[in-house]
Amino acid sequence: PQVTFSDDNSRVTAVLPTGESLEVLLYGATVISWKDGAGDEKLWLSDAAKLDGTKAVRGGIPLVFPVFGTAPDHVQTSKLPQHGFARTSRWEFLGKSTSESESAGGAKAATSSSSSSSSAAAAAAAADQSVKLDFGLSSANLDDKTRALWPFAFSLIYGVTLNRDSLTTSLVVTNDDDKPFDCQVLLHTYLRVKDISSVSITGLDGASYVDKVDGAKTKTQSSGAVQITGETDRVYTPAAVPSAPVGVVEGGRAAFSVTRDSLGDVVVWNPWADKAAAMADFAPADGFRRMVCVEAGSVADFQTLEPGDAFEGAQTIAIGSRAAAA
Ligand code: TA6
Repeated sequence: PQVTFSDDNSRVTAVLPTGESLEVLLYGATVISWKDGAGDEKLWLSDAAKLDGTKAVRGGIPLVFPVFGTAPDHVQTSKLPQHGFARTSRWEFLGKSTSESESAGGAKAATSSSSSSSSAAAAAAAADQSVKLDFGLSSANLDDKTRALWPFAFSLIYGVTLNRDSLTTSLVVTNDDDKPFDCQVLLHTYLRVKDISSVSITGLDGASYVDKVDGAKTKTQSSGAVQITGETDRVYTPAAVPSAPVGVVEGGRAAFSVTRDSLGDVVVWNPWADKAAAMADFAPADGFRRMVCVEAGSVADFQTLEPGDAFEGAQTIAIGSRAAAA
């Protein structure tokens, strides 16, 4: 695949030989575009999204760390901005790795740094099936103000893997400090749909959830698919482990299937008309009809990382449907 850099070094683009593509801003390591082989965009991005690093991106896949929302009662993170600082920090591009197609003598990772090498050339010739881009953020990268708000030594590695029919994003959090810290992690994915009125979300039957548009009451999802008919902001904690896929069905056909590794919660959000109109960077005003956020995360509680400990959480968004995780 070609991995190209923007001329102002603000974003990284990858394209597979079969046309699938990915675009990632170094600001927040925010995936802002994921297209299938036909060039159809799978993520929703506001027409008014700031892409110049002045504000978290409205759309794509913003990264939420170390706190989901705001946590006024949680001493360590109570001073942080909503959804933490990962999505508004400048990340480093650490490099890419590709995997060859089966036909080229079995899948083996031909790792190369950002400069091309003979193995990468061989991999490219083998019509790669996937490319993985790695991004890093550590406490050393943070500006002093942010570091003062959350004074812990940490490092994050964010891997974004573009496959022919899916996108996988995984976050590894490491505690580099000599004291423990608590954190939450969430992948704030804005999925693109044609019309929210023909969308239903499957795989949440029976799950308990916190309904943030109804006094943060804890409820249980009835059986059957979830319809979005107004402002929706729910933190689901499905019981099934390993996590059953969460499906986004549109007009009776599976549009997406989201599976999770070590991320026990799924946030479903749609701002609907009034909240969309109240967000200056949400455009067009009726854009809420063409998006639904299905957000894999570990946000129901805080998890404590001991010094030297690492946590990895990942999502795979498959186009169409996927059999339940084995
Ligand atoms: O993921 C849902 C949510 O927590 C909503 O409550 C809403 O605040 C949304 O995130 C967007 O947050 P943002 O800070 O990006 O405007």
